[in-house]
Amino acid sequence: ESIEFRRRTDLLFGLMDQYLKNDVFSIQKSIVDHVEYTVARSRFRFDDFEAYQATAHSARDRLLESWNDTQQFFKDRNPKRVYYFSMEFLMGRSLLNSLSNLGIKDQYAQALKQLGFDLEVLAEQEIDAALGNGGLGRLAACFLDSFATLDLPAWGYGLRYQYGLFRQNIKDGFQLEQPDFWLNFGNPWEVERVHVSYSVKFYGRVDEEMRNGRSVHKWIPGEMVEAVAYDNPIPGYHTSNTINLRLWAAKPSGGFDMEAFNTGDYVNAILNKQKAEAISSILYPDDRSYQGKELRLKQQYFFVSASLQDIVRRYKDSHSNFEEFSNKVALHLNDTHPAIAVAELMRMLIDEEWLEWKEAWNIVTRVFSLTNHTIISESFEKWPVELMESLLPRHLQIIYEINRVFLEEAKKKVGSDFGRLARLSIVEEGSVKTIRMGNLAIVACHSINAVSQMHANYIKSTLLKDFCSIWPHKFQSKTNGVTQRRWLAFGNPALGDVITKWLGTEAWIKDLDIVAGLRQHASNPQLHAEWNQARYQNKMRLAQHIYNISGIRVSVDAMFDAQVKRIHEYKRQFLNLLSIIHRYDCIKNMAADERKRVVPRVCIFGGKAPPGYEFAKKIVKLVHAIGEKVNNDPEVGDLLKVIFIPDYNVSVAELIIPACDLSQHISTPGSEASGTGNMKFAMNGCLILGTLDGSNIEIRDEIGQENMFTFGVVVDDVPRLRTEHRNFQPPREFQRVLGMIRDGIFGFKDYFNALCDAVDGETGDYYLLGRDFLAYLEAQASVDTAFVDKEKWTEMSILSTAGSGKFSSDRAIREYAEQIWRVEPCKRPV
Ligand code: NBY
Repeated sequence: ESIEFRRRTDLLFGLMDQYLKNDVFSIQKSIVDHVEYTVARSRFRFDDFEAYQATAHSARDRLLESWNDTQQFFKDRNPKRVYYFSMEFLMGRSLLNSLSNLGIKDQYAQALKQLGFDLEVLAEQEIDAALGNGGLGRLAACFLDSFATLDLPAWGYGLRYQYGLFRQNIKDGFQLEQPDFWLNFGNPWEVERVHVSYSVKFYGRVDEEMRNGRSVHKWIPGEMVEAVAYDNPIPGYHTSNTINLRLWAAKPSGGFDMEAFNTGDYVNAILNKQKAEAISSILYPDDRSYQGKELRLKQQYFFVSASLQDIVRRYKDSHSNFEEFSNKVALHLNDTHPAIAVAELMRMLIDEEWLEWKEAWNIVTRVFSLTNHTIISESFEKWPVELMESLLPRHLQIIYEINRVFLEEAKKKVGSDFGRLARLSIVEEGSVKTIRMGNLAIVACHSINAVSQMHANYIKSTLLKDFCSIWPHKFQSKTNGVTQRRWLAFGNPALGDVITKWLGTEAWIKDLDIVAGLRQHASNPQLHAEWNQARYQNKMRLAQHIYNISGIRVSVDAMFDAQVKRIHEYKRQFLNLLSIIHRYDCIKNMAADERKRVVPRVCIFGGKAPPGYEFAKKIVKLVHAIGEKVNNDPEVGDLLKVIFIPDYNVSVAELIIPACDLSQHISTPGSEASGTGNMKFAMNGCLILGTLDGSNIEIRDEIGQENMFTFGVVVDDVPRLRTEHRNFQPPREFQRVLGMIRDGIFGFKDYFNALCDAVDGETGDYYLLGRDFLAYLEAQASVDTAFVDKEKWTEMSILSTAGSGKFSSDRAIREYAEQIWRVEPCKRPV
């Protein structure tokens, strides 16, 4: 070491004020400094938004300290790491979550209070990071929180979309989609890493040549785009670990096709380059049917290629060959969207690292694992061979070779059952020849997991049957979970405090199984009083929000009954609406004294319809149409209100979930892979009305049949009932409510016919609404009966929370870590 080096090091140590301090005064100073030097406002004059920005930057400083030290610690320890590849991360807001996880929320609240600001109010200034559609994206976000909290050496990799999921505006009851310009005011939670960037190639051709007696492939790209890293620190709860979510943004590449600049068309050459940014510009809205858009495949390859280059580079920092790769790296695919990673890693190992095919395949099949989130086969992506050949010519060759080797092996197992081989094949020979990304992923992954027990059983006998018969050992089940930190401890502090008080510990925030301890107090009147007091506060907050958005006053004594989730036929929002119409009809036909016995309800809907999905859009309109009629009917008054809460997102969910008495999860059995909203509601003491689908079944097993309302057909009967629909006469009550819609009782005559036709027309009620209608009404009646008995209801509510321990994402991630990835915690010492 030179003297020069030592002098500099001494200087730097002297300059380092150790770590940032977290006393109230230091926090105030850091916020005010950020007002002046980051936001560039006067410290004597700044508004709520500017105060939010300064506070966020002050929190970010603390995150970065922890992030840097954690990454350095991982580097020194060099443990096996897991990388979670996902096209979606539905993060929501960060401020309160970060401060709470870092354990400095109270200090910030106090610091701001003295400056004349309210932390909770500032937190509302933050725009949600909505880089996901729904369950799949939110699961990835919950998993990051658990990774960090469990001290796992894990990173998330994804895309930094400039436009997240569209905003839902409602005009005259119709959904209008608006772009989500979420980055317009800057994003204090990310760090742009201009030096962490990789070139990603597209198009072009593949040259083959002989080198040292071996044929080598050279991909000459036709287009090159730069991927620039944006790091998003993810702090764990009460640990000094902070992990990373690395998102890639597309930028024009500097070095490539410089000749274009000599053709004279300088301006157009620049403009063409600018188009590169389109790759990471927009999140595709999910409509569950595969669309085959070239830009989507480009997005997938772009983020996968950059991530793998990053991961291989990091590995090579401490290794000179690939022998240890599968002991140091686990790569997880969040659904098949990033499945092109299989071919990309093969290409890198063979064409760039000079490994033999066998060696490379050996590595690939040890590192990859996959989660499947669906039941419907139409949502499995398939890319036309022609498109793949043009965009990723070398990958197509590799996929063909993977398929050839695989089919040879499969033949040994299934003989010459050509039908079966054709179903197993990665290449589908049809009128359009396609590459089945699901099959590619299954062939390469050592583990494929479902997201609930029922989902696992179901896909093993349907979607994945052929694969399951040759590789039963590959298939697992990992029931989903959600983070109790965001969804209970921070999102519902009133109830959280009651739970902590009665358990005598906060430990449940890190170990949710502990909430089972509430069972022994479930009938204690003192707990009942505190429980209801907390829930009442939350209902008041939601009632205020409803008033603000709609001008409608709802009674907090009424049952708050919610169905909030993406709008889709299989989730059966229509079934809920039909029962609301039935309820309305019954109330209208009652005598005045009978009405006194009706249990008042506020029926709350929220959710986005995919922009191109007519059925779902009509559902949005129908909720509004029914609301318009019912909410203004003086005969009905407070007995029934129908509310649509627009622009459902993570933050809106945080407001609704703690405030509801009942939540509906009523998909046709065999269609919801798991569901995670059900877990969030149950954790918050909301009772579940649900079908025997997805994780509802496990929730029932945990909290007890007697504390949940279940109804309807069972999954094993569904296929038979579907074929028998012609012999089925839907009940009179069902016909009647459909008739009311068709007759235009709610206006917009004819507009809703398509909805009615889907359940009583020639198509045959695929989602079995008519079949389930009476059972559903009966279940609704028992909900009403239970709600009247306040004591009973409160006890059920407490038991719902008490039974939700299993549904923590910490449990899920521990299972993944032990049984799939084989990674261990790597905890940075304080
Ligand atoms: O994943 C959901 C399942 O429907 C739900 O049952 C499960 O609980 C959750 C987490 O495992 N799936 C889901 O949210 N899927 C998507 O959001 C999605 C997004 C994009 C596309 C397809 C599906 N896409 O093809 O673009």
